[in-house]
Amino acid sequence: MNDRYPLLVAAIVMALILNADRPVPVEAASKAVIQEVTFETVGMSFKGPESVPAGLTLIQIVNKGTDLHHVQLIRLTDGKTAEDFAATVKTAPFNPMGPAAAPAWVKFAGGPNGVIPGESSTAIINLEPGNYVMICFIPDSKGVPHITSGMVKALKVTGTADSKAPEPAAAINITAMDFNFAIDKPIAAGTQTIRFANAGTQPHEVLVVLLPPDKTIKDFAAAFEPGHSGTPPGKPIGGMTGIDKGGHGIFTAKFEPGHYGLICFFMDGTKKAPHFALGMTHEFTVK
Ligand SMILES: [Cu+2]
Repeated sequence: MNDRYPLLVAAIVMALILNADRPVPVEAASKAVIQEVTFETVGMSFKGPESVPAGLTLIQIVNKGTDLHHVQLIRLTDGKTAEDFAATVKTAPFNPMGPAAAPAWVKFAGGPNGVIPGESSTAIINLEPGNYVMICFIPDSKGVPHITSGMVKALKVTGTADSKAPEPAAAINITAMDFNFAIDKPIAAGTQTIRFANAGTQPHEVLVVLLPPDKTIKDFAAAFEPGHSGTPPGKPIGGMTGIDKGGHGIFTAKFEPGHYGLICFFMDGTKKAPHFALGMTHEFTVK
């Protein structure tokens, strides 16, 4: 267990108390349960369950590897399966951070964003039932995304989701647009529960990075360009991986005082430029 849970439980209790004033149907209130599921990264693979029930789910990634990793959940529509997905990426590799476009049946459903070896990050998503794959798109030191090295796992989400299930209250809102981030209030030191919503027209992610005093989030991004080597200047502390337009999710992150950056690495297929190069970065200070 880590120290995020007491706050999360408090947030859930608070959400129930706040909702108690409103005419919430009894069955909706009684379903305000967040299941938890943990995936460990071991080498270039995810270790964890093959299936989870639909609904509000706290997804944790525990990075036991030696490289930066995240969980990008992808929901497969049109009856596509993980096998179809594997066959497609074999013949036509796509990468939201690269120039090749994703097929229309690929839906970006979020997940806990990048975290360094030995640490963990979490995201709460209301999982719809269906076939999913979980993927790591982060590139290795040679610029090869981990998915190409086999970092993909099939996941079945069973049952039905309650789209009106009360979600934990978030103190801070981060909104993604084409192409910038908006934060509705200053972020204070400590563990924060943040709601991330995509108000743009493309899939967007938010990666939260603790920056060295003399570096910018663009210096961090530059370290992932092909041909660069060495450790990127900055410590990713989670966030939310790509979510399609109109979607949202909640993540928690532990902020110590310092200078931080937000960044989206997704690619604009028309402009052939990553979102961060089109303005999708944001820096702020935590006191
Ligand atoms: Cu973006």
